Amino acid sequence: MARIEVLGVPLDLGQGRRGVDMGPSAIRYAGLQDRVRALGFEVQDLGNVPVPEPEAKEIQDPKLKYLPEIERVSEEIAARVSEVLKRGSMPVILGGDHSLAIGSLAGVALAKARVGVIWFDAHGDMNTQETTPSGNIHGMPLAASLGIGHPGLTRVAGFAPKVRPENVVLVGARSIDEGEARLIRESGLRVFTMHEIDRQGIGAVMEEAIRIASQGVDGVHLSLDLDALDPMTAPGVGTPVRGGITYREGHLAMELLAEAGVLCSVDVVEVNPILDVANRTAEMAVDLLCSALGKKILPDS
Ligand code: B3U
Ligand code: MN
Ligand code: MN
Repeated sequence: MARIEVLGVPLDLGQGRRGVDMGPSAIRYAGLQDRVRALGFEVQDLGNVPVPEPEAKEIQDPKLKYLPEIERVSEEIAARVSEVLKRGSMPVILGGDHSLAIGSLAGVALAKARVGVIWFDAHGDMNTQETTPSGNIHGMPLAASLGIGHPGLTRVAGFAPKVRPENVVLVGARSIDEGEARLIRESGLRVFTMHEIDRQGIGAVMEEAIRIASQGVDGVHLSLDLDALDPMTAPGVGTPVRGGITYREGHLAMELLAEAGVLCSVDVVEVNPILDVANRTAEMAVDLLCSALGKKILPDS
């Protein structure tokens, strides 16, 4: 796919700290457009989806904070993302908190019959209104995409589920809530925690992850939560967790994905420039995206 369309989602209603709403801006400022163009892609920036400010809204349900607002934004993202894919371009969605993936995956599932997912995250994102310790919807998007949780989240775009567990892989997990652990086991999705990455190496883990995600599908969606990376490399995230993926592991993972040639769409989420050190995390996000899009240390020609 030679054309990339960028969609910003300045959403921070899915979690408790302001700042991730500035993520799209920080990632653009880190040189996204020029860097991706330099790889030979045509790039069009579609601007941002409109998102309400938390100060202008009230929390109605403490177990599903800002649910009506997030539902509305998700519907809009789904429509925009499916249009991009139907035009034959690859959507790259810039967040914003990870709740935006409910909408982006819905959009991918609207455009493609069967989708695989590689979900990079320190967390499980497998909570529901029953298991959540925080009420933050950014802890729920993977469950929602699998059809688990509140219908307002699972039925975005009018159908559920968006993906089958046999094509879903979670990579980099090291902070999983009790209820999530149970849902992960019950749903049957494959999880490569930091334990597996340390034991097998990121290369072997990614080969298996790519095999699972791409089996029988029309494309693989990469949902990249920057908190999957170690806070030393990506400090600008809302909920940093020690012991994460290193700079080198991150790049190798993305390079292997590019080599597999299966990617159809990408989310880059949870970049919080307010908590960052000199925009390092947004720069890392752009670096990783370039590797996922085929950037090599030593190009072929
Ligand atoms: N699992 C916790 C924390 C969390 C999830 N995603 C992030 N943090 N970034 C929750 O609130 O659901
Ligand atoms: Mn996440
Ligand atoms: Mn996370």
